[in-house]
Amino acid sequence: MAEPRFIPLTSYREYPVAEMKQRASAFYVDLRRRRTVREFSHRPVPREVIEYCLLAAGTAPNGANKQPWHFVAVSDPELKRKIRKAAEEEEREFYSGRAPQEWLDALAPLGTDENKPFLETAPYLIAVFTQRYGLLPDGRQIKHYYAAESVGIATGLLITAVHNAGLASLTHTPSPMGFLNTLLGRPENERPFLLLVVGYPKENTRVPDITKKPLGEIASFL
Ligand code: IYR
Repeated sequence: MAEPRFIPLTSYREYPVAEMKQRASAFYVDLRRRRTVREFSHRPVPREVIEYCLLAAGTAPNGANKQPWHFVAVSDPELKRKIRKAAEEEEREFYSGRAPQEWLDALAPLGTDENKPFLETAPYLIAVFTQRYGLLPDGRQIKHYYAAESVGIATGLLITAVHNAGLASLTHTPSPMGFLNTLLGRPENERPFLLLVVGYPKENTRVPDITKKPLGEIASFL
């Protein structure tokens, strides 16, 4: 069993309370500008920006530091075309039968349908995979803990990093997503979590007129 190894915490920064309040409120004000968009521009995005956003996602707290994720950043047009084709096939079934009416009713305010042109328009599709277990070079399996929670947290950081960089994103979950393993050559221990579509929003794009719940509804202080 590995012995714990500790080093001094040198990266932590405390702020005076007034500055803490200012930072907390400024961060919220900036984050609430984020909107999921469904129409993207063709404009290219520097790969370096995507790399830093992925590094930011990789800082996420996670179970036993196993870091049970893998990100595939797809910019190749041919691969994007194949992803779109496969996703639209699943979505067609979803919208024309597989989805219960209640689900379709819940989606109605968002105006979504089976057509996913953004999967080809956007410069980057980031496929997020959950590693259900790890694989050592000799093929042995290592257990991953709280893999779903860990990947959810990492994806939240990724979305925040993309927003912070001045790009827009769309969390896309074609269901089922097994085709991503085949198209992207990912191994059997990895399960697609979601597809994050990343790029500049199309000029003059519009977003649904929806609101977030107020604090009193999403939180209680006891
Ligand atoms: N995967 C489908 C349906 C969909 C489901 C939810 I929940 C959304 O918030 C949005 C869409 C699609 O991408 O259209």
